[in-house]
Amino acid sequence: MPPPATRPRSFLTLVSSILLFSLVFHVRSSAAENDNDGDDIDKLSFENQRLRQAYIALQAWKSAIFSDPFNFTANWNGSNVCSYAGIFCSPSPSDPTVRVVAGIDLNHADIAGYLPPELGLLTDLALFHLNSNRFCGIVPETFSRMKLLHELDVSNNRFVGPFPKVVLSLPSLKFLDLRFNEFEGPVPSKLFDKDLDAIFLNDNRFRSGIPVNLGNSPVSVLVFANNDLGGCIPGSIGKMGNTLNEIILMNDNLTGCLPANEIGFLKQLSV
Ligand SMILES: *[C@@H]1O[C@H](CO)[C@@H](O)[C@H](O)[C@H]1NC(C)=O
Ligand SMILES: *[C@@H]1O[C@H](CO)[C@@H](O)[C@H](O)[C@H]1NC(C)=O
Ligand SMILES: CC(=O)N[C@H]1CO[C@H](CO)[C@@H](O)[C@@H]1O
Repeated sequence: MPPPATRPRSFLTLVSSILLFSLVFHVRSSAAENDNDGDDIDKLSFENQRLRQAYIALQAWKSAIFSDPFNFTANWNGSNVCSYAGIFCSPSPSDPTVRVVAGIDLNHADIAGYLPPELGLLTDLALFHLNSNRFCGIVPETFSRMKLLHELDVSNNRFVGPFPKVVLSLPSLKFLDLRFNEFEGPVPSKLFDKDLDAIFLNDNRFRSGIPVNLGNSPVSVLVFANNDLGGCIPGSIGKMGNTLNEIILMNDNLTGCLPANEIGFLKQLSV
């Protein structure tokens, strides 16, 4: 039995714990009301933990959208994220008994907003298609967690800033479409060391020339048009003969220094 002297202190501790608990509870519930139209995540039940994470990501995204003229996100509430417009679930490749968010297709939705860092919680995503919207800002660093991401299409939006280097850390990426945005500055040479099938960079404000290791890239399609790259076409392009089907370089302010004998090696090329 504790000595009587300690009793008032325990009582005080108890009272302050209750106060603290109610304060925390109050703050949490009002945060939930503001963030997601009254759905309190603790009251929802989820098919599995990964869909719960997806719910957190998609509610954060919904809060980062300020215009959605076709009401794509109007049904983005409740725990059944697989029923949300534009969201596609499929069995996880690592555990087929678990359904996960594998695709997002919001092409031509004309949505205005930005991409919040919480999207990095969508670690099962294989396809992310956002073409023809009004998303602005940058592609968050947290996209590095999408180890299965195969196709990234953010074309025809209002993304800004330097080349989104986070894409260089995506091990499964094959298709990269950044065209018609406002990305600027140099194109990183590491892009051409990645095992990609298609790269679309046209209609941005990329500068500082085409990296000399261009020819390392195994892509079949490469579009640089309508940037202001300047400089020369690197001689390494001659190495791309067996893989490259199409390269488009028009309007890039490239000086007339095409290595004619190298281009001769590009058997299947249409320029
Ligand atoms: C979207 O929802 C708003 C409000 O409910 C409605 O006024 C509008 O007509 C809807 N737009 C479309 C394209 O369905
Ligand atoms: C092309 O590049 C040169 C410098 O290399 C620059 O002075 C010029 O403004 C560029 N032209 C266009 C149309 O951007
Ligand atoms: C709170 C809220 O917005 N609930 C809506 C969730 O979406 C369904 C349609 O899927 C609507 O009927 C609810 O009103």
